[in-house]
Amino acid sequence: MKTALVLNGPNLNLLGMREPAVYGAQTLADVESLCREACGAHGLALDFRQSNHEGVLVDWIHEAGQGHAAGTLAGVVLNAGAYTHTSIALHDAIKGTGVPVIELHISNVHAREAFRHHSYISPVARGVIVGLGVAGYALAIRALADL
Ligand code: CA2
Repeated sequence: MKTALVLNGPNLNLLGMREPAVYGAQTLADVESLCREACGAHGLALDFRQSNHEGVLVDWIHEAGQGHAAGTLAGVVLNAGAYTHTSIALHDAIKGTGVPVIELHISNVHAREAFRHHSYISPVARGVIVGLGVAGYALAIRALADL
């Protein structure tokens, strides 16, 4: 059985505790549960992580590249949070490893501030899901299963 790696970036540990109008009321633990259910439905194992640190996310993408090359990892669902809009390091890590990444945003970043309209992840992502709430995680896992 292959694994889906779901990576969450900075401040996503606050999900459900603040800004429910933007991000909804579900917590990150709730998101992990829905991801586990989606993985179960698609014959994948789940590895679910969150970090507030850019370099940790880069290390995890490198680890994912090794897993993908070894045939044990289907790919990565990445909600890079605000690093989406700033991180050339994450762009380079995804490009350098070649691991399939589905970029995911809970909110519709294109309907928000202009600084959220640019993504360093999108050009190196296999696909992008934005604005569908936390349900987007399940869709992203399905996309990984179909790759
Ligand atoms: O919509 C998304 O999923 C984002 O990736 C969330 C990031 C934001 O910087 C991106 O532009 C879009 C922010 C995650 C912070 O989440 C919070 C949740 C509750 C309270 C405060 C922050």
